[in-house]
Amino acid sequence: MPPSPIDWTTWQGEMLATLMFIVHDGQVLLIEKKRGLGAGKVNGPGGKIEPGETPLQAVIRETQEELCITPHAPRKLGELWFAMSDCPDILCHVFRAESFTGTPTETDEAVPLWSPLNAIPYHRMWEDDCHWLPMLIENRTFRGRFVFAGERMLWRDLQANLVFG
Ligand code: 8DG
Repeated sequence: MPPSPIDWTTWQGEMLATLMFIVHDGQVLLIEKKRGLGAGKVNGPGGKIEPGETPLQAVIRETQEELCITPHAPRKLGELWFAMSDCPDILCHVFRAESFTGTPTETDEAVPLWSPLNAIPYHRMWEDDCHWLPMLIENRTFRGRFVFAGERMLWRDLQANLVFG
């Protein structure tokens, strides 16, 4: 990797967001995202944190809104820092849960998609996901920092074994 084009010591996420990955019975619950940033891609449920919400409250709400299910006892395993060229920079909190209440259901925002853990469709996902989602699946904590030009990843850095307060 060349030196980072971004000075991460002063970087701040302008938009705060969340992602949820429910890992259950050898599969992970993904979505085909129908609208918003990353529409057409496969991702986990999640979205922007609203004013006054904690990341945990936001990820539960977004999972309810997008898939009509409630994840149980989500744990934060990662942080993703995205320096973007054409939209506000994003700081994303990444959660994992093992179970949920309800039936994953298609909504205006998403189509549910169970994927076997050994066949995750990375070719349909954001370019950075193949670097950190394996760590989440292994139950390891991580912080990924990425520079994007549009949807192309220009630079990446991934650190493992981070402790989140
Ligand atoms: P809205 O309908 O309420 O306007 O949108 P939202 O659902 O609240 O937010 P959004 O526009 O869907 O937020 C973007 C989501 O995409 C957010 O969950 C973070 C996620 N995301 C990125 N970049 C990347 C990436 O590179 N990889 C993955 N897996 N997710 C990403 O913004």
